[in-house]
Amino acid sequence: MALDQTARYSDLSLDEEKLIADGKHILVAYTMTPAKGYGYLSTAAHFAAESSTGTNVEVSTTDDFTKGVDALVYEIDEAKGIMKIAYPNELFDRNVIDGRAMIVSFLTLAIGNNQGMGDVACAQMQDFYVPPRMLQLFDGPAKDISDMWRILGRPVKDGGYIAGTIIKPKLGLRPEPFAHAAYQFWLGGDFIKNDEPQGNQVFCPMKKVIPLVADAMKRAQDETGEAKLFSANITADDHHEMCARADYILETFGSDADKVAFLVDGYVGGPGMVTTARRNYPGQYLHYHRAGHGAVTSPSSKRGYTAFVLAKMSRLMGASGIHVGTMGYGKMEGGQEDKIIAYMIERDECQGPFFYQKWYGMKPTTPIISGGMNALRLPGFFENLGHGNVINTSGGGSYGHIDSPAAGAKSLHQAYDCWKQGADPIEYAKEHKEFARAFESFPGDADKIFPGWRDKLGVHK
Ligand code: CAP
Ligand code: MG
Repeated sequence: MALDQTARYSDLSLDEEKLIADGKHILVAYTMTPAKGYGYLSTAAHFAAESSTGTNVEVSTTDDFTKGVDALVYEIDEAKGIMKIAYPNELFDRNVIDGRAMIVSFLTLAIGNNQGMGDVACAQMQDFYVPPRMLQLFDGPAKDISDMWRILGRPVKDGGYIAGTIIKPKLGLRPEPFAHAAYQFWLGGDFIKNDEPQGNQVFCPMKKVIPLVADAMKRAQDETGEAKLFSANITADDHHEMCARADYILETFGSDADKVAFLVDGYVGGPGMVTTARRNYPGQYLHYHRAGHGAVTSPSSKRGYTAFVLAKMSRLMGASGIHVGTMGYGKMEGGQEDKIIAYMIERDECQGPFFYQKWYGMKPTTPIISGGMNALRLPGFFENLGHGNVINTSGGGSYGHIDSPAAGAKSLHQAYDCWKQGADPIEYAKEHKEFARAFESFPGDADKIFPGWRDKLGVHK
């Protein structure tokens, strides 16, 4: 018979409002289902024990102080399978070098060993609340979208849509064609990122391709009279390797180095990798790519944490921008209600699925919209989100445009302009060639989103 830890690790008399007012706990809401034969509260209490001070038996070394830092289950809803746990701030590991907090410690406790317990069928973190004192201990972003707008010569508030792309094909371009692909997009668009697996492959060594990309940026800027942005992947297992890449890229871009963002594969690389970029290069926009996150955040998953939780953590870590999906308008999983993810990271206060979070002036994290997007899908996307202050990267949507990558880029800008004006996309297309040609470039999407478009636009082939 398992030890019943209910008495020590749960206190259902605790009031959430008071816990928030006191500010001494990080609060976490989970969905949780006990394994067959286990009670709800006793399993929740064991979960809190394993996630803080305890184990499955009592240990003789526990003293009164220990009990003061126990995590406590303070609310359960057995019918809905929801439990909430309060984690005392003191539980969390703090840096030796500067006393700051770290996401890795939050994860190790709040979503660590509890993911593999025999009496828990499944548990998933849905939301968490960070009190003001803990919030102060996270780095938060150093740069944000206003820095990108400033470089682009736009207003630093509501500077609008940033039209971006991902160099495609994902892999397999050698240095010259890679830089040429970048140049072509920049003739119409603002922002280019490395695709997440692109780095220093032998057929496209960083020291060959980066000088060519820097040159392509200069040429595109000369040609268009506009500033251009490049998000360079510095992901690597080794901290020193990341810094070597970052230093090399900044040096090579030279006078354009302020226009460089650093892309980090933050889910597979983890918080250490994100923080390496955040702390060593606070002058650069930090682009969090979340490849692999679906392994834990997929809506089909009952474990791990949600995409909302991932995005919220990324703001604490200091991501300037993170991919948040396309809210049902692109190719990746997700739905319209995912706009809450964007709101939580871009606003100074926001209601999450369970908790109201105030950020007390922490810089925002830009929602980066990506995955199967193109000009035809964007107006609906903006309508659902309610604004266009985002970075969007459309890889296929740009390089798949039948005229050119520059036309693809222009069609993206036009899609934003169309939505902003409140224009009817078909009417707008009659006046805007690149947008109109997006219909012919992506006829499958056009048929679905704008039935009858061929007749209305007079396209019959
Ligand atoms: C998009 C993309 C991005 C995904 C990541 C890709 O390319 O470059 O990595 O958007 O997903 O490799 O699929 P396309 P998410 O524009 O050609 O689709 O943004 O959801 O994290
Ligand atoms: Mg990609």
